[in-house]
Amino acid sequence: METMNPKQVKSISKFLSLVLRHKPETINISMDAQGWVSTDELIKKMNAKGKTLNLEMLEYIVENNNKKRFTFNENKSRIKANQGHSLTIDHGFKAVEPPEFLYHGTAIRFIESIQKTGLDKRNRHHVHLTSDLATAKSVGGRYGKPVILSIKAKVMHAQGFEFYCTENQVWLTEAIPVQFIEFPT
Ligand code: HQG
Repeated sequence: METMNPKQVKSISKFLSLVLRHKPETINISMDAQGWVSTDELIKKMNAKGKTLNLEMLEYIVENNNKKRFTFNENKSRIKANQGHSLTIDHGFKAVEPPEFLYHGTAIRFIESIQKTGLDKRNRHHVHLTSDLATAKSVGGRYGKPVILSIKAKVMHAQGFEFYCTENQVWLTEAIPVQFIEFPT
């Protein structure tokens, strides 16, 4: 296969995110409780919707997607999204101890509200955090002028809050009360 161009990868990745995180019914595909769908069925049904896709292309997307959004099972007979679902999915995430600080990138215009109520999960299943400042900055920049909040993750954990780390190194937790958030001055 020729390498796919970045535009094509982005467009198919976006559609795959829609199908695998939010609306499998878009292509009428069945999904199990853990969020897996059949790879063959996915390819067939994507093509039926006019989205040209074969196994090689799918392998390329899983491998090269900039945020490692998708995972195959061992023999590649099934595929799922790693996180970000709005569907209720049994992730089987294991709670782990976080580093002392984790970061959350947001936009300056949200700060006033966050200072009142803390961080909440909005339309997702968790608040998303990262250990990497550059990632936090680019995540925040999607919504406006970015600002990075430092989260006292270890202190939260010591007080009984659970943290999960996905295969692609996204840290997740239910909500972050304001006392655990350090706002930049
Ligand atoms: C903000 C992308 C006001 C929150 C990224 C964020 C990430 C509040 C926005 C992943 C608030 C929600 C997740 C409050 C939270 N008042 N605003 N009380 N609490 N917010 O996109 O964390 O491309 O749902 O700060 O890489 O930005 O999907 O969450 O700005 O990992 O693979 O509400 O999405 O990955 O925005 O991003 P989002 P997020 P994917």
